[in-house]
Amino acid sequence: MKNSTLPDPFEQARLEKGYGEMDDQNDPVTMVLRLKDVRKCAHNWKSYSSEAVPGRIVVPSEVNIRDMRQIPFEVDPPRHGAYRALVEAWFKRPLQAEYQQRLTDQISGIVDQFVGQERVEVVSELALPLQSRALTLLLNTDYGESEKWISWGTHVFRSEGVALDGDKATVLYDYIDEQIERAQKQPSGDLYSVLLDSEIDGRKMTPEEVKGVLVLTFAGGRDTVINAVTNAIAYFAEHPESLARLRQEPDITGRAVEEMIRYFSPLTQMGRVVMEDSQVCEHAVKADSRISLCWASANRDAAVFENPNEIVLDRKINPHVGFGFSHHNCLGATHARQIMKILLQTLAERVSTIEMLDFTENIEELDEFKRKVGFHKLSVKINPINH
Ligand code: HEM
Ligand code: EMZ
Repeated sequence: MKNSTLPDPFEQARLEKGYGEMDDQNDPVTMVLRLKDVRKCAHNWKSYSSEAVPGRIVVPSEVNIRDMRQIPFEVDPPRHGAYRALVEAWFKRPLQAEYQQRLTDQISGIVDQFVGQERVEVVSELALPLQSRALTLLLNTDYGESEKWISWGTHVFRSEGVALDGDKATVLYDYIDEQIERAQKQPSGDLYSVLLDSEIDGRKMTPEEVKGVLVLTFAGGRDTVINAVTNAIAYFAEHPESLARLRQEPDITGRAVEEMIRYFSPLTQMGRVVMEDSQVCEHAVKADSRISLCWASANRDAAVFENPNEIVLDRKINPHVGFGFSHHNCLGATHARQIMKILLQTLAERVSTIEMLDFTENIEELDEFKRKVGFHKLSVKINPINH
């Protein structure tokens, strides 16, 4: 097996039963594993709600480290739609040419910094700075702020060996409170100011609601992007022919990005709280228990994807759920897709081969399921193209 491979730990359970079970801090989860069922449950917010006690739909549950509701993530329709309508246009800004140019400048700057170096540790030196700097574009805030975010590491709620780090979460909450106060005193064109000025149900959004959107933007788009970037580099290290192909056929880059999101599935699963006794995959689930929509499993469902365990760079039919499905589908997907597209283009243009030096894997322990989601560390040598 190659070092860049992400095995599918759910295959047997998906084929045999369609669901899996895991305990999470004594609050068990029934994991929905087939693509068809994941879509059905994602759509059915009346039975499977996102609007539980804040933090409970996340696996591992975050109820012990936050009581603040993330918006629009932890709100059900129809209210969800009102919040979503407020932020949708803002999160589509990555489609603008100027945004893409600035992102291209950032990413090529980072890649150029490391091409030809003896060694780069991809997670902390490349992917984390790339993610944080790109976020300054999404928030339309000062570039200098990214230095602070980089110092927080790859996850705002987790630290080495600690799945839920309350102290770390407090750093983020305090930071966002400060930024909201700043924007109240001195409004600018950043996301804080725009939200503080926007209206929902005929009244201004409250600072607490604005905080709910910002915490989600900082937390949701962080380790997911870092894992996607790192896994892409590991993949190219072991598949130089794919990098060469992207160079020859740049038109397939968009498909390659979708395929990587399917295969990497940087967000393994997301929970819902069961509102009424019901059945998933002919398995009874009780009201007030949790299910999870296991995107990572659904994306390897052989009933839908031919050769599901291979990266087929130009896969043509690719109805993956890596960015979720239905009303909660990923708001940051436009930004994440642009990051990946520009990264792939930049690597294809400037890099000949990548040598993998050493690594430590990032494995999620989901009871009987152990899922590799990427790397904690990955050192490589990136070799330039000699024109
Ligand atoms: C929702 C994955 C990047 C912000 C989601 C969902 C998934 C997902 C699967 C659905 C959750 C659910 O149904 O409960 C990913 C992946 C990413 C990524 C794989 C990177 C490759 C980002 C970024 C941001 C972001 C960069 C913003 C900075 C959000 C938000 C939601 C969301 C706000 C909630 C949308 C709603 O509730 O309406 N993401 N995400 N994500 N994501 Fe992402
Ligand atoms: C939550 C989640 C959002 C959660 C769409 O996913 O991402 C997780 O990484 C965070 O821990 O709080 O924001």
